Amino acid sequence: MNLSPLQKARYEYKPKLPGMLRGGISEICVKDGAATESVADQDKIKALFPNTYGKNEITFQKGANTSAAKKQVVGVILSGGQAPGGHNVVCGLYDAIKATDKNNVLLGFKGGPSGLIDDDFIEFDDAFIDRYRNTGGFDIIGSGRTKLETEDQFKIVTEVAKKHGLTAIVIIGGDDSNTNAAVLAEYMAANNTGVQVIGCPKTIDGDLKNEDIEASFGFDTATKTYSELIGNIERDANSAKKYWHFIKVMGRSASHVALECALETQPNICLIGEEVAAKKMSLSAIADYIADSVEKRGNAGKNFGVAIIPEGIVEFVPEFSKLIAEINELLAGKKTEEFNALPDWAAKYDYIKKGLSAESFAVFDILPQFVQQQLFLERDPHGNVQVSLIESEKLFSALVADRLKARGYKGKFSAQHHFFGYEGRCAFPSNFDADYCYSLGYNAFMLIQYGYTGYLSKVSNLSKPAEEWVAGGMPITKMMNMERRNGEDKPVIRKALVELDGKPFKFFEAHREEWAVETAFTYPGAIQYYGPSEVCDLTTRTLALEKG
Ligand code: FBP
Repeated sequence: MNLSPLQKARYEYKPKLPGMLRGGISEICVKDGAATESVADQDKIKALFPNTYGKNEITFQKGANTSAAKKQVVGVILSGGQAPGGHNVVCGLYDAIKATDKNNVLLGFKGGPSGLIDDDFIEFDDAFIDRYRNTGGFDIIGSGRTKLETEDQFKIVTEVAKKHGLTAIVIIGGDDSNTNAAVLAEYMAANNTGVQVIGCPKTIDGDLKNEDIEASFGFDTATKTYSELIGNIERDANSAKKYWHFIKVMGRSASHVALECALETQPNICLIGEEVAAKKMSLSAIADYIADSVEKRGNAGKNFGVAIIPEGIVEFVPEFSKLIAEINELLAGKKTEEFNALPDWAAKYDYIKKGLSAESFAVFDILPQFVQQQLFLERDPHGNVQVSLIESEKLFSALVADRLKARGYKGKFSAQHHFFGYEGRCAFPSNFDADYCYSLGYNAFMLIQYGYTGYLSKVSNLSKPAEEWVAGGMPITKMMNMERRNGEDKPVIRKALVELDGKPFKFFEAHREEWAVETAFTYPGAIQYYGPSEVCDLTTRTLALEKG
């Protein structure tokens, strides 16, 4: 393997554990907390999870380790999109397992949840693990998006677990994967398999959080990476003074990533999907909002600017969601073939006009032609429009250009487009994510050792130095409610959207009018791994505002 100097240096970095996990496994004991309830639909969730519902929250503290001695064989999987720090969760887990007893075993199942079904695994040893310490990516064992949710799959997992003598499975994933972890834990308990299941909160989207889970891992590094790039673009815009940059940032649904980047870089515009939905903003209203900033700045001689667009924005625009639903209906089943057989775009346009309601067609008609065509080209395996593939950064710049023309604006408006997503998901984890992830993995093993199942590894008090972090666990069912999924009521972890009355949004709201007109850019620069703690260990503005 060719190693960069930074990679070599990062191998040597010693992640910081919460104070109560320092000093050796034999000095960690449990402090019981209160019994828990799910966030909503308590009776239904309780009935679905009779063996794992309502258990106590726990924290670890210093004291004699009272767990029963037992050989542990643990399986681990990485699930869903990559997030910086995933390797450190595995490293923390491995170190705690081996520090407890060097005969304990950690197996990594490859390619995500499907690795458990296909029994595709490796056994970790020191040499292997050491090559991944404090590095980005999920390449240690790979990841995947197969869902572990059916009884048949659980039976296979039980067989695989039996074959290897697994005592526990750790699932590192987002809200869906941890929902599945809770269901698997219940299955394992109901069938007396003796296999415990523990989850770890991952996703750069930042939407797996609540009053207990302060942050999902990866959000810190990914947003710092995007903010560095956005800051660089702001500086370029402010130097050349000739372009408006439209920058889409990842976040499949919630706008936490966009908001955090805006807090870090103070752009002229940042759209927040949750606000667009709450105010029922139309595409034209959003275009007008951006055009106002372009015009005001242009009139003051500033023909440049930066607008951040969250990836999930269009699904929050009510009229756009309705249009998507009608298109899905229009092309359902055999009708796709009929549509594709039409000779040219003019014939297709006619077909669309006849098939959509007048209201939805009016929305369709203001879209630039490349977006109109995108809506009919890209379909997911269920035949639905793939909204995440819509180039919304280009959509909004085109709508703004139309608006300005309609207003008779005589100034210059020239746009550049960017999409920042994959650039941040495998970055070297920041010190915060390196420490947080290592702690989550280490802590996950403490939960296993003390016999817990259906729990999420929880490390909190994260806006304070690592020494003051609090390690423990909480039943995953505490985060669940019932939601309609594919025509059925299902128990799921509630996704955390941006709260419009939360402090991060309020701060943004209080400043954005000024930022829209002035050039108030801030340039966060690259992630720093070495240097003063106030530069290197700092976490997100979102967390600081939420906890401050
Ligand atoms: P997870 O929720 O699985 O962590 O993934 C989130 C994400 O990074 C989104 O921001 C993005 O929309 C999506 O994954 C992209 O997925 P893919 O890697 O399958 O293209």
